[in-house]
This record gives sequence, C-alpha cells and structure tokens, in this order.
Amino acid sequence: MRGKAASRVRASETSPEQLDRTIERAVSHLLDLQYDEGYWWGELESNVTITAEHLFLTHILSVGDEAEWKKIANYLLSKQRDDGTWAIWYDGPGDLSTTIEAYVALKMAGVSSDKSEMERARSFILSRGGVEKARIFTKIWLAILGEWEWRGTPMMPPELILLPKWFPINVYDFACWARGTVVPMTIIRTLRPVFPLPRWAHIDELFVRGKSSADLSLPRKDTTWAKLFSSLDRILRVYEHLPIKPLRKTAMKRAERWIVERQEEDGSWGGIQPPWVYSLIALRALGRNMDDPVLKKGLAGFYGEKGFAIEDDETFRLQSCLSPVWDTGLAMIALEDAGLPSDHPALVKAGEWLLDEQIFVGGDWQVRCNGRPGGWAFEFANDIYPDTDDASVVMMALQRAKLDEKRKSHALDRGLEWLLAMQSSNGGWGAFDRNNTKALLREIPFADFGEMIDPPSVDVTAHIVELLGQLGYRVGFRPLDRALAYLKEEQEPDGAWYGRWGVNLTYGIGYVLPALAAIGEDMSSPYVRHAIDWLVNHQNEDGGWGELIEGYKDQNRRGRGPSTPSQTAWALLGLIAAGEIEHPATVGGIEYLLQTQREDGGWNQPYFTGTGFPVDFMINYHLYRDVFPVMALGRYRRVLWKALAPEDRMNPMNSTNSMNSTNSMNPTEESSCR
Ligand code: R04
Repeated sequence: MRGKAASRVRASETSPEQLDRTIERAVSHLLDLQYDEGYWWGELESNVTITAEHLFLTHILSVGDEAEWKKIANYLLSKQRDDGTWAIWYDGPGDLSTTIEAYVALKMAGVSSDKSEMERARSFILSRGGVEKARIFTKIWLAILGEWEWRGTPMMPPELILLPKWFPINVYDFACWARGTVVPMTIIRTLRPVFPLPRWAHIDELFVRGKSSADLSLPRKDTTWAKLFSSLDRILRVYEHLPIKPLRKTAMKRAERWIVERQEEDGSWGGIQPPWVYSLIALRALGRNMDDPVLKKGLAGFYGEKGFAIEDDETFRLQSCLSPVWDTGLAMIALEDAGLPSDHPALVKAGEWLLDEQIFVGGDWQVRCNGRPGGWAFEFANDIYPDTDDASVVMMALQRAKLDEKRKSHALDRGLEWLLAMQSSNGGWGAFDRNNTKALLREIPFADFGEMIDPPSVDVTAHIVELLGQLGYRVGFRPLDRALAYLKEEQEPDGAWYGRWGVNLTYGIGYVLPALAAIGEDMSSPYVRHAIDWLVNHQNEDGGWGELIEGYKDQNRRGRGPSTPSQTAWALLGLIAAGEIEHPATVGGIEYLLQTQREDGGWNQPYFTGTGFPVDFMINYHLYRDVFPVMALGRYRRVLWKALAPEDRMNPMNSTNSMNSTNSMNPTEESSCR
C-alpha cells in the first residue's frame, strides 16, 4: 500500500477547462469569504479546554451568565465522543485533562452527574487515574476552584520577575506565550486564591482514592535538570514559610505592573487565551474587581464582533487565538497565484488593510534584538508580540498587490529591516523572538502544557527565505546564505523537513521547496530530490496526502494519514516548486483536489493540520482547506501556461522558477530588489 501509490495514480484526464473551472469556483468562494473591511478570518478551532476555562473564568470573576453557561454546556456535549471522552484534535484519543475540564464545566453549568454522558466521562477519568494524573494547568484551575490542594501544584516564585535579562534563567528566556502565562501564574501561585464551587458542583467522584487522600506529589522526570528543578521546588517550599521575604512585595508589584503594561488594545494579553485568563485571575486575586478598567477591558475582549467568542442560538465556544492577519496574507497569496490581477479590488482592499496592521511600536522581542520595529502580528491586536512568520507572509502578499507604491515600499523596507534583525545565531528564525533556545526550561515542573521555548524552525525560516527570493535576493547575500545552511542542516535523514507550526512533514517540505526555488536553488540537486522522493513515497492511493497527529510520536505512522486538502496542497507546492509538473504524483494530487471540491468551490476538512504545540495543542484553521488548494492549483496552472509558451519550452526549469517570481504579473516590481 505504501510507496507504490504514485505509480498507480493514472495519468491525468483533467482537461485545462476542468482545471480552470475548479480554480474559478474556488476563487469566487474565497472572495465570498472576504470581510467588508478587507480581511479574511477563519475560525481557529482547538479543543474544549479553552471554552471550559472560559466558564471557570466567568465564575471566578463573578460574571457567569446562565444563558451563556447553558450554551457552553451544549457546545461541550456536542464535542463529546461516544466513549465519553474529549480529545485535543479531531478523531484523536481521549485526553484525561481535557475530559476533566469539560466534566467540571458541565457540572458547574448544572448538568447532572447522573446523566449518561457524565457517567461515561467519569469512568474514563477514573480509568486513567483521576484528577491526580491531570496536567499541572488543570490542577491549578481546580485549585482555584477549591477542588485541588494548592500544595499539589509547583512553586512559582514571583521573584522570577526581578531576575535581570542576563541571568541564566529569567522571564525573557521563556517563549513569549509561556512568559505571558508564567508571570501571572507566579502571582496566582503566591496568593493561592480560591473561588469555591457550590457543594453540589464538587468533584469528589473524580478521585480514585477519595479527595482527602489524593496523591499531591508532582510528576517526576528523570533528567538532571528536572531533578534540579525538583530540588529547587522543595527549597522554595521552605522559603515560603519564612516570616520575612524581603523581595516579595517588590516582586509582586513588579509582576503586576509587567502584566498591566502588556494588555493589548482589544483587552487581550498576547492575543492568546492562556496569558489572557491568567492575567485576569492574577489581577482579580490582587484585589481588583470588575470596576477596574483593566479587568473590564479584558473581559470585554472576549465578546463582540472581533471577540474571541463564537456564539449562536444554541452554543457558545471560544477561540484560543484569532488569525485575521495570517488568513489575509495567505488568502492574498492564493488569489495572486490563481491569477487575480494585482489591482483587483479584493487584493487592494486586503493589502490596504494589512498595511494598516503593520506594527511600529516596540515589544518584548527587543530584549534580545536591536532592530527597529516593523513586523506584523497574527491577530487583530497583538502589538507587543509581532511574529516573523506573519511578517514574511504578509510581505510576500503585499509585494504582489497593486498598492500605493510609496506606502508599500516603506512597509516592505521596514518589514525587511525587522526580519533581518530577528535572525537567530544559527541562521534560522523563531516565530516571536531571536535566540529563544534555552532547552532546559522544558524541564521546569509546570512545563507540561506544551512548548516552553521558541527556537528557530524550518517552516518560519522557509517563509523568510522565500520572501528574500521574491524580493530578488540570491545566494551571496549573507543572511540568506546562513538561512540556507540552516535549512540544509535541518533536513531529516529520510529527506523530509519538520514543520513546527503545521502537521507536519508535508508542511515543512511544502514550505522549504518553494523557498529554495524562489532563491534560484538548483532543484535537481540530490537533497531536493530526496525530499521529492519522500513526498512521492507518502502519497495516498486516492492521490492526496495526509498526516495524522499520531505520527509525531509514532515512527510507524510518521507522515501517514487520510488525505486532506491542505496537506495535499502543501505536498503539491513542493512538487511544483521542484518542477515536477508531469510527475504522476503531481497529477494525482491535482486530480484529488479537483475531485474533492464541493459544488460551492470549497473543500471539507475535519482533520486538524495546524500546530500550536506538537501533540499538546493542535489547531484546525478553518481557512486552510480552501486557501492552500487555490495556491497549489493556481501555481500548477501557471507553470502549465508557461510550459506552453515557446520560449520556455526548451528549459523547463525556467518555468518552475517563474512561478515564484511574481514579476511576470507585475512588471513594475522587477526592480524591487533592495
Ligand atoms: C501558523 C503560524 C503563525 N505563527 C503561529 C501562530 C499560531 C496561532 O495560534 C496559537 C498560538 C499560540 N501560542 N501559544 C499558544 C497558542 C495557541 C494558538 C498557547 C496555547 C496553549 C497554551 C499556551 C499557549 F492557537 Br496552555 C503562541 C507562527
């Protein structure tokens, strides 16, 4: 079954008219999805903990609303599977912590524990060892709700905020998402607030040995650093009992100020749910109430037109993050690939919206980087945390659109200046910070929610390399040479590249190969062929590609899974960039996309192909299913057109490369190499 698939895919029966019709339908579907203001914005679906925790938060802030809680309960129940569990991704295995949080939220919302849904959830929870085996974050939530002992959570001294940025461990060594979470957590862990549940909502039934004899010990890891952190935890417990802690007051004040200074325009922190809710709880625990402007604004940010909540008549759910800038950049690139003229009103409107989103204020990234600001963030508002991935995608989209030349070149200049300053020492780029690579932070006891650092990744680096190529840079430009060396270094033994922010190897390969083509790399060189072989060997019999999240940990399932439109498109982007237009694998992939398109021009994809943290936090970007196929089909068609033009017929490599050089559509941009 494996490896042979490509040879069984039959040569194309697709006519150019069919291809055109598919692209046209997909394009008009995408255009329909654009918002009036110019952006695209698809739902960012993750898991039910985000919504369950919203219910906890409203309880803690005493703003719980009966109707909203009812809708939350409906939503949670709609996501429960027959075996009583909730998972972290579609069709994934039941997850203990997620199921506990959903159960507690349902109980708080008034769902009777006699209900069969609750019984099934409970028996799964108990079969896995109950609350004692939950992740630290879940235990912290339960401690706040009075259902777990604070003693049973790791120490987090607020004095951490006082450690200078050159100290071996300090807040700026954490990835920005962990930093924004850890700082409020230190306040919460120190104050140990309890906002108790009513008697009837207690969860004693989720403890295998009874709540009062629960095992409060922390999970142990056997690495040297983990042992060291455990010792530190014990020392801190002794310190906690000292009558005088000279720096405590200063530290608490500093942490509070650090938090308040980092609230965004929309009321969020970091544009993501975890730092946001813990910041609100920390401020509440410090004695602020809902009259406080920071808390008020913080709560309001969840609601309304651009809020994180999605509410209909029956259900209420929360997104962990909002993706409008990312979605808009990707949609523009897809439409540009599909041949929409660069002055098409949709592209102009979107481009102008993105120009307005560029960030010219400083942020946490400046602690490790001396550049001037000029990046873009993922969300509507996240000025303190722009990321290099969004910046590069947005810049590629902008460069190809017809916009006010002066504004555009200023935006691209400043964006590029920022990106070049953000390059890490190893030649790659992390998403939010430069040189955020201190791996020992992964061993800290509370680090079980996902990734704690933001080291350079292949996919982000590839986007920036592709941008540099699109701007006209070639080998010989020092930052590009260093990035290329990094990418080569990171290629896996089996020829694949590991994508950090998408699932997973198709994501990596599908970004790296277009980047290599864009800078004029020789696409017939052995290392490129190795990646192509990987793609060919991982194609499904239906012509598509798919990777299950299970493949992250299980080598036998690496790179395998049911076909999805986005992963098929990523594989195709790689094949097309390498010039494999007539390869049966490419033809089969295109065919797969044509055959699975819906009548209205979109595609279906229940599978999660986005990554927040590998395995621990997975994402289904609802626009991916529609955007990436348009990109792949559009580029495919472009190369076909080129191949038909007589001057290109002699040298097929020309046509490959020209796909990435947008200049064919936009001759005025030819000189934009700076
Ligand atoms: C796709 C690449 C763009 N960029 C990554 C942005 C991803 C947006 O989605 C999320 C980002 C997140 N961060 N941290 C969390 C998170 C969730 C997202 C997060 C999640 C759970 C916990 C703590 C943090 F959906 Br607990 C940065 C490169």
